[in-house]
Amino acid sequence: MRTQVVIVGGGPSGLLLGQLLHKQGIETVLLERKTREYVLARIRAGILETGLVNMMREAGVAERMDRECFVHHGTCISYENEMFAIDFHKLIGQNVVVYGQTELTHDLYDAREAIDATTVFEVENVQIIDADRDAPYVTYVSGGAEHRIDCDFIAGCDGFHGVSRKTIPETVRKEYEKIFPFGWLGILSETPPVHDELIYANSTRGFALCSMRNENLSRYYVQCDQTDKVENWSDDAFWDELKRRLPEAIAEKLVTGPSIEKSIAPLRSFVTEPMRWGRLFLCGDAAHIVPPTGAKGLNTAASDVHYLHEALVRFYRDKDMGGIEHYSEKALARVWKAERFSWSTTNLLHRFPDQSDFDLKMQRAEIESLHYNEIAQRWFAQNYVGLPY
Ligand code: RFL
Ligand code: PHB
Repeated sequence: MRTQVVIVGGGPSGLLLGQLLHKQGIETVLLERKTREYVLARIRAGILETGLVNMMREAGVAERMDRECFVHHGTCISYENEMFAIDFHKLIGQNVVVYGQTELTHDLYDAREAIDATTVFEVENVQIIDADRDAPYVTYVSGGAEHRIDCDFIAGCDGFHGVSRKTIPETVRKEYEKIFPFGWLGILSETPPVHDELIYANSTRGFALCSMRNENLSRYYVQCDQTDKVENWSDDAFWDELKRRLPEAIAEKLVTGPSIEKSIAPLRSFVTEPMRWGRLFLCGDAAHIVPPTGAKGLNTAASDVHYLHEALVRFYRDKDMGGIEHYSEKALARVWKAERFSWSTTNLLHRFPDQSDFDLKMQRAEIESLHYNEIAQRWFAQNYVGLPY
């Protein structure tokens, strides 16, 4: 088989890239290790920046999103019984959108099916060969048989545990990592959200987040121990802990109910450089991870897709290698800014095991400047709604 671009990984990065390339007449084959159902069962991001919303529109897959999403003009931050809002709209005239990654991925799979593009699920042993030469190819096993696809380029959209990043020789690759000493325990419940905006809570018992998907579907998180297990948390224990981390007036309004999903995510910052090796491009979680505190993971994946899609279109349409040659540099410049924001909001809002009284005073002073200083709020707002591409 031959195609123009092989996309490894059928998460949001790979799917969105495939759809945008299709719009420009560029053919892709997408290889996904899991089943479609498995990918769609993962509960992840909930907040979309305008850049991603616009790309969904450009890809022609925004109809349901535009109908069902919720526009959020700001967010709330609480510390003990204090709570304040950061009004993005008032401060910088922008906003974000609440639409689950699950729904977005669903829409992208439907769109890919409608254009009849080749997608192979449950592939095993994907190998990317000769990415640093002129005629690369990808091999994989499907249905017990080995297959080969010759191509011009490979987009490595296979997430943090994929094969693409590891294809780049260790002598070329440099990795930067910070593992935070805690995780997030998250639940999804068919209950009305406690507040109309998200609440990021800093409390003496640790961080908590009140988020949502729609009027009757809420997503809540509490900071937990790195080694904690979902089995240690009954629903009642979760709700009790969440309430203790929220301002009293909010805790009193919280509507609880059975969880329909419960999981623990570790918190990590990670970047690999470069994001291109010859004809292989890394995109999304394959190249970088952020702790979820700034809601930046999916949105940073989307900015990579933007630069990569532009580079490939320039190559096929104008025979111009400029975008390809500068892909890594351009993508990384924005990635590091999102890494900084995610790292700083994580430091601002969590309790760390070795935090001294001095550290706690510093954290408190920083939260108070965000509460009372409009310049600090603008800076937060600009980063939260997403820096320009
Ligand atoms: P994905 O989604 O991990 O998809 C990669 C796909 O590649 C497949 N794969 C392979 N396929 C073929 N061969 C192989 N060898 C393969 N190895 C892997 C996998 O099965 C998978 O389908 O990466 P992608 O597309 O780059 O998308 C990134 C986003 O999923 C991620 O950044 C976000 O979910 C992060 N994130 C958030 N991001 C936001 O922008 N806003 C948020 O509010 C937000 N909240 C979150 C989050 C992530 C979370 N968790 C669980 C880590 C909340 C949480 C709790
Ligand atoms: C979510 O709704 O899952 C969510 C929202 C904001 C974050 C992280 C996760 O910062």
